[in-house]
Amino acid sequence: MNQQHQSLLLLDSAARFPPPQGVKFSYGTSGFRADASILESTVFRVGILAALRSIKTQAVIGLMITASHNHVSDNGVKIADPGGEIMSQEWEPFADSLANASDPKHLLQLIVEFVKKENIQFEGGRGAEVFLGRDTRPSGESLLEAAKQGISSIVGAVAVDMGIVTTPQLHWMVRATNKGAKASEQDYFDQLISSFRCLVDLIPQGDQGKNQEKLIVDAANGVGGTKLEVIKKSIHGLNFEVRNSGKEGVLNDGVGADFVQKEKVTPHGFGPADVGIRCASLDGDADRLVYFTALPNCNGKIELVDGDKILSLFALFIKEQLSILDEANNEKVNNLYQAHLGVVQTAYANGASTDYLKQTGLQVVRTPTGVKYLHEKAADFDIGIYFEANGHGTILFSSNLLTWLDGRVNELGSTGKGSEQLKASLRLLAVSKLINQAVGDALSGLFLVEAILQHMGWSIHKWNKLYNDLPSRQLKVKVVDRTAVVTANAETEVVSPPGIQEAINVLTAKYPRGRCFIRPSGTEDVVRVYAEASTQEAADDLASSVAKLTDQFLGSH
Ligand code: 16G
Ligand code: MG
Repeated sequence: MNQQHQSLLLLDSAARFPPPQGVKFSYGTSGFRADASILESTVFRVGILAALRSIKTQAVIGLMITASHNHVSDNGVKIADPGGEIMSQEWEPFADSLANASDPKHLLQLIVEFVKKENIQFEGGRGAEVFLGRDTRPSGESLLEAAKQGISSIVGAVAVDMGIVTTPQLHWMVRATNKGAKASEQDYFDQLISSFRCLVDLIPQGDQGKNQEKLIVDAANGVGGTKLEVIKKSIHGLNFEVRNSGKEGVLNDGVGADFVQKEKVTPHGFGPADVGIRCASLDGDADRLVYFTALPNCNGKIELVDGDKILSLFALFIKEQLSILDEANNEKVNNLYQAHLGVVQTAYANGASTDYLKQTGLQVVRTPTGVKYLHEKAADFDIGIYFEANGHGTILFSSNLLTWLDGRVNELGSTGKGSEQLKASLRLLAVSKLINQAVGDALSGLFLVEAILQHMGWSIHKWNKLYNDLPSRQLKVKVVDRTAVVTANAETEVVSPPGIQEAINVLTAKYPRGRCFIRPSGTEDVVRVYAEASTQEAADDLASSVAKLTDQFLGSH
């Protein structure tokens, strides 16, 4: 390629996307996010980054335009790596410096230096290919155009517009394409519907058809609603209704998983007639899922069934299948495979959930907040289940285990023996196809929850009784510089400023079952406080005294 031609192309296109004055962008826990009106130059530059990443990895890369559960006037952009996972943290500093480059010349210089440092080879290999997706935000259209311009300012790079999709759908498409599998939206729906069907068909005789009460899904007036309507046309064995599908109300306004989980009240569009019914909520780009049920005579108060409980339900079901296979292992010594099952949580996981999981004999590990950390840890297991309390999570299967399961199915299927083991293997394989292997996915999570509830013959109430959540409280504190808070041990301990952790410990020790931590937010300019204790009053008290303490240590000017 002609280097001069490439440089001129970059300079020329960058001149059409000047960055806003006086704004500093940062590729946070989930990409760049800001008011949509100031994002064009950032999205354009992320387009360039995506094309470079595609050349570097010699694979298709995803670029998603969304601000998830944020206000409709916000937007954002993030990158999906070749396996469909969140972009490698190694490239985050480059993303930051690209977004903040003051003018086209500076931008070009950064690119030239980075290409050299990363040894990105423009010649010889395949050209860049980037899949683009966006949520339903009106600003998505012009931002998509900016992304396309960014991509096409790298010579030979191709952008493929996947249209309006959920974030997990785009990640899934990237992953499937790079694996050489079918990767259209219809393929995504087909895989979801057929693996759900498979799980329902494998429900033990007699239990089939139980728990067929209607499910109501609050789709946050976002992209998930439209997709669910499509699935509804072809799926059998599930009776559900979609509300807040986006035809009328405003995106994320008093609706959706984030609202329901934080406010613990029913979203708009739900009323007294829905009391006691099993309900689910997605967020605006459908990568978070929580369940709830409205309490009688409580003015919209709900019983929340959060990500921790979804994780517990999944863990229970998978453990059950693994123990069926283990029995077979005991009989057939030559076919041993000890599948290593582990669960991954953050410090926000309710203490009662962690206790429950440990009591059932599961290995529980903790990581800092943010999908990138949980995902990475979960990949260490044969089956790694990760969830944040806020409803973001999935189940990862190792390729070793999947190969072994395929082998079991072939062997057991041909001998016709061991039908329970055969069913358990088929169930696990179906779960691995149903649940998104790239990233947490509210749609696939929802169908897995529904299949398991049917399998167990459980109502949402029975499910919610797995354990009782400890009362908790979250607060945020505005401080001068939140980066002054440095944590360790998966954010459960503050190492700097010195002295604050000791003070938190003293306060926490006053409350039975007290637990408390502070951490700098990755998405907002605040320090977050989380407290839990045996009563709501105690949790509230602990949270507010630690908030006060944080304010004393870090100032609030
Ligand atoms: C982002 C993260 C989410 C995390 C949240 C914490 C991804 C895709 N999303 O939304 O996992 O729970 O940030 O926000 O990683 P905070 O740092 O402001 O508390
Ligand atoms: Mg989201």
